[in-house]
Amino acid sequence: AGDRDWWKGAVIYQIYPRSFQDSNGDGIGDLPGITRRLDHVAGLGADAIWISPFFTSPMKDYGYDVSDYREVDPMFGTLADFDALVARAHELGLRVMIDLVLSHTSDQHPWFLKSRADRTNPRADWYVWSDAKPDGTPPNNWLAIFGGPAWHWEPRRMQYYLHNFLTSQPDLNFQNTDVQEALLDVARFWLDRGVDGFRLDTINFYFADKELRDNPALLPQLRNDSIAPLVNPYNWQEHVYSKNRPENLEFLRKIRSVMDEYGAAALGEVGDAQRGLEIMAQYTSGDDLMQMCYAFEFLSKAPLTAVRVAETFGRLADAAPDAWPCWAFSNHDVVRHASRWRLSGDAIKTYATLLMCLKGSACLYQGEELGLPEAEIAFEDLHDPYGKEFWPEFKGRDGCRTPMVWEAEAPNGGFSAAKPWLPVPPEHLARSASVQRDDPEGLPAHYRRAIALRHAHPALARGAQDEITAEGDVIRFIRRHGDEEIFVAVNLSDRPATIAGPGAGRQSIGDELGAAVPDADGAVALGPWGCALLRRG
Ligand code: TEU
Ligand code: CA
Repeated sequence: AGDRDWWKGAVIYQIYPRSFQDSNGDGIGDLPGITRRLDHVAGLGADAIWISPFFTSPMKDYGYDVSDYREVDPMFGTLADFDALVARAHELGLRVMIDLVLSHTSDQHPWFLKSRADRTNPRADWYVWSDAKPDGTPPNNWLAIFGGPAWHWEPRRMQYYLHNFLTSQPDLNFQNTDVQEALLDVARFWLDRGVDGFRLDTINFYFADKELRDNPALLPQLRNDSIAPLVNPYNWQEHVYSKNRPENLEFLRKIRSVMDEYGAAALGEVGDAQRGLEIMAQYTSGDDLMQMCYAFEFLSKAPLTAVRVAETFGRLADAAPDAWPCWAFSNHDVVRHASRWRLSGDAIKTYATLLMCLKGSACLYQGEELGLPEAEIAFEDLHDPYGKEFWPEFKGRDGCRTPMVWEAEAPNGGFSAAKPWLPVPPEHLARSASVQRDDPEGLPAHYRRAIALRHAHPALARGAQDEITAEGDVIRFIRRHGDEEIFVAVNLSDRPATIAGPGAGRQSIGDELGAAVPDADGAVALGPWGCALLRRG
């Protein structure tokens, strides 16, 4: 595969800039801090970093509310700091992906300040405006994810505007092609600065139904496994009109052609608790849309069982055999998987092995390689507006956003000399990077070996995947690329299991990961959380 396909099977390390490394003693992580710590990421063997938003922002949603797409927020540094970061990353062989939040802006963005002023200004049609119903209520039943109706009254225009997230995150009007062009120019601006790709926030929210029809209710089908809290009425509707519009495809094609101009990669985030997997398959099928889409399936509350893995890939294959997902177990929006799935040491390692063997690209979230558990945040320390809205049923997203722990002995784990914006949980310190760095049995070493194995075998990184089956708690499948064929079996439980082997003539390639070898009859005995990786060719 050519260089242009670097993203296929890539391991992408997600950095939440506010919490990675503070360099100027204000208790908030920043770009120079990231640059300083890139060795850690390169040391794991990651192919790329994805940096969550660092653009100018009032920080109502911690950067996912952008007021200037072409500037670094002073809190995080300068454009020169960004250039230095890119240069250092490239020196270390790391590609750089940045997080473009195009679906909405901050209400402080000059476009919105203009747009809201009256109904005739040049930006009047840049956001989704609507008159009230005759009784003064919003135009339809759409809800905002972060609470309340998706419509906010603007007295200057005597109209409502659409916001799928906070009231301070108005949705742009993608029906307007000037808006589309302005956003494509933003992408070009960063590509010209040397970025290698984008994580594109909420790509399925770009378009809203032109007729603003009501969303249907969904109460009968509610699933408790959704990553979205059921206390939030947003999850009681099916969002067929407020998002997932067929018109999205038209804009995704335009993004893709910009990507192709530069040889860059797009990782689209599809946030949809019900149909996410199918939409993701649609958006990554063929080669004129997204190269890959960010999948929510493995961010579930319920532990990831063999049956769920098999079902997920079954659905994916049914939806589009050529779909290319990007999996993650943890990110800046959900409870860290060590806590969410209540995993002990061996189990975390086994899931890491599985992630590196499954078809798709993979994101690792900062701190997952250290096995960090979710932090408990007191209401008084809470920053996340989503958490504040639905407390105490939903504790918000700050528990996975606490600072990285670098050195156990240093103040605040080496993150900052000053009081960090979120507390460093004392129980994280024993898992600091420096403590685990030289431990060959440690979790970072395991991640390093699993990533190296994936890189050494094209079948694991970018091969086809067949015969995926759940056999009790064991998930088994075959990966193939060219002449190489690898049989993978992973025991997702603490009970030993024996499975029939894949036949003779295979060699174990998983010794460094503690993988089992078949006996003379070809049967494989897997210990608790054990795995087998057997190669032919
Ligand atoms: O998240 C999109 C999204 O779908 C979220 O609502 C997600 O379901 C929720 O946070 C899970 O708890 C993206 C970003 O990842 C998130 O941080 C932003 O707040 C959001 O977009 C708005 O830009
Ligand atoms: Ca700082």
